Amino acid sequence: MKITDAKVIVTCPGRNFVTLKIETDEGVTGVGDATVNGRELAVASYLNDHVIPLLIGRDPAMIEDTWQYLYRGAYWRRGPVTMAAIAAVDTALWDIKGKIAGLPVYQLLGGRSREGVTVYGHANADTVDGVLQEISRFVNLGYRAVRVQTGIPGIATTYGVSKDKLFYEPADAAIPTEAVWSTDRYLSHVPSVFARVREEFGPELKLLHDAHHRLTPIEAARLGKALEPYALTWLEDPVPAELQEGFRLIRQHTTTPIAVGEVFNTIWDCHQLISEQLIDYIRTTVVHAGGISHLRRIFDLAALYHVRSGSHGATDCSPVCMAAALQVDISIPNFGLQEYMRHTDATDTVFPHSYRFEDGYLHPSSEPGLGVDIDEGLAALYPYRPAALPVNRLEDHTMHNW
Ligand code: KDG
Ligand code: MG
Repeated sequence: MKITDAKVIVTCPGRNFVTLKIETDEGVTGVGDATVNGRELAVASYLNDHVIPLLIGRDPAMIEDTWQYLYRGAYWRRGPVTMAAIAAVDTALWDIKGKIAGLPVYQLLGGRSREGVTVYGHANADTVDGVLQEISRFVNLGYRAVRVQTGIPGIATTYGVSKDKLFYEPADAAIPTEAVWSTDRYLSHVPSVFARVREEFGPELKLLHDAHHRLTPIEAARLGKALEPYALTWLEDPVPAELQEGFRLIRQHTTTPIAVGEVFNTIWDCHQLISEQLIDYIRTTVVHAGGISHLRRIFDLAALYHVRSGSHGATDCSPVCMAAALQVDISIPNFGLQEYMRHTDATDTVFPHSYRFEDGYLHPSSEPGLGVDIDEGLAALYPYRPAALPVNRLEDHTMHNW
């Protein structure tokens, strides 16, 4: 069996997605997500110019060898663009392997380890009263875990508070919009939000919060300590993680569990965080961390150190990524939680899929392969629209992390 063709499909049914479709001489096709929010065309070019010519004629069954060929063979390793391209190839090849075997991919990964994949939704609002209402909405929909983000008094806009509520699309302009940030205002507000939430919803609901890389380690330690009475499931991305040992300081001061990893591309971005047990959840996902093969490698390392998975599942991870992530989530022994930010109806129709939400769980497709596809005719109706993520400045206009 041979790969005969591969094409990159860029479509914008509400937001931009990059999808790779691999074709074989036996007519079996596979899909992989290659979306990097705000940098979509860079991945499309990497795939078209540098990867697809190398795939033609290869045996689609050789998933590991193809991964190694694209990773080692490029010489310039790692980085979001390269790794998203490799991820798309890897995901599509697992899809093909599953279809040929007549099995959902999770069966090839060892079979089910649980009934369903526990997911968390995003309750967010400008005000605390507003967010309490939003949490009720998620609880009524059956969610067992909810991420809570609110506006910060004195700051005009902040990360995680969206107009559309069930969907969140921060990439809102061709030239990045500029937000203003104050860590002091944030730190003095957030603990009071979680005090109200616990008062209202009691101890059972799993609560999460995303600091979105905005703190220093000692600030994160202070926040983690202040949140301890409210027993969060995790505090996400407290600091940027280029400096993995920075997490040691957070760890020395607080028992609030720490999650990180949505912007990581390889196991090398997190090997110290994992092996020194500086985190509790690793949030890498299929599209940004080298596909199913590499994600599984990261999660296997994490399993040795009591670190559980918590895969990123924002709206910019396409339904192809979600379909693949669920195949991994259902099969690994150290699954923690899966993020589930819903897609718009337009996105769901461009990417027909058979995973489904029920009672707080997502259930992976049990069709052969990944159980997801792209409707190319519909995709063509939604041309690419330039959209960049915002940038962030402190109140004195110093550039900060968004
Ligand atoms: O593209 C950026 C988003 O995926 C990111 O801001 C979402 O932090 C995020 C999350 O936890 O979903
Ligand atoms: Mg996040």
